[in-house]
Amino acid sequence: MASTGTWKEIGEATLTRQSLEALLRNEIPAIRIRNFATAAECAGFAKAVEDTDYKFYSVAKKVGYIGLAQIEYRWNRPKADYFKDAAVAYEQLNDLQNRSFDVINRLMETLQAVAGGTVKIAEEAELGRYYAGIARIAAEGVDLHADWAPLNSPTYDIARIDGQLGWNFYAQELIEGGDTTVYNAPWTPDCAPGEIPKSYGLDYAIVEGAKTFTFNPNTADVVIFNTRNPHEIAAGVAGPGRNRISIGSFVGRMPNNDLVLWS
Ligand SMILES: O=C(O)CCC(=O)C(=O)O
Ligand SMILES: [Fe+2]
Repeated sequence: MASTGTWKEIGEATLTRQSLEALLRNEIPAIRIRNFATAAECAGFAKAVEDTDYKFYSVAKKVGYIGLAQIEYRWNRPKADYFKDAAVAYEQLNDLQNRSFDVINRLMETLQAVAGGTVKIAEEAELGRYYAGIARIAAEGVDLHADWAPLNSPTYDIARIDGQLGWNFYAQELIEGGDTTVYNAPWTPDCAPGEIPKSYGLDYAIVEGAKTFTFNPNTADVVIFNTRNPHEIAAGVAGPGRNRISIGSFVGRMPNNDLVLWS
């Protein structure tokens, strides 16, 4: 059965200390930061992505990406492999940002201006820094999924968070479509202790009757939402210089109030 939901109001908020905390408590659907980047920065970032030799996720809908997702290591892969690969993935991200602008740092500074705790890249004791910042080219959409580290990554330090957000900066938009829909039915799958459930291609039964919020990924904006809510991206119409090009990461709140980033 779908949950009755937790949103107290529907709509996009601007970024303030209050809205950030409300989003972490899942009381509002989204925060939009308009004009996070200039038109020239957006064009520069989109070009830098297109000029990179990017990979595709092995799912039915084609999603091109640059970067590394921790979730890819959740089943039967040693933690040390992830942190080793994270260091390599940063080389490509640094190269990409050097050819355009440092989106991750700007986002961290923007959040820090309103955050209660310290905003930083997540770290694992003795193993190192998590990777944060996956760029995506996603004209065909992304299926219903939820991102919630306590269930996706139970043996990692990020499992200790009490709220998970996802932010995305949209550097280029489609001619039409590509909206993101968030369902206010915080993901609470049935699973045995220690079992890591599948989190992608979720059954629509879990969001039945839930409040929904759909937003447009407008060029130059950052939109932040609570990723424990199942969400999906609609397919759209691409054209020359018109694709759905974004970069983003998760932000989790740790017990000491720090906000940590990873992808
Ligand atoms: O690109 C988007 O609008 C959302 C991407 C997503 O699934 C996420 O940030 O968790
Ligand atoms: Fe997601």
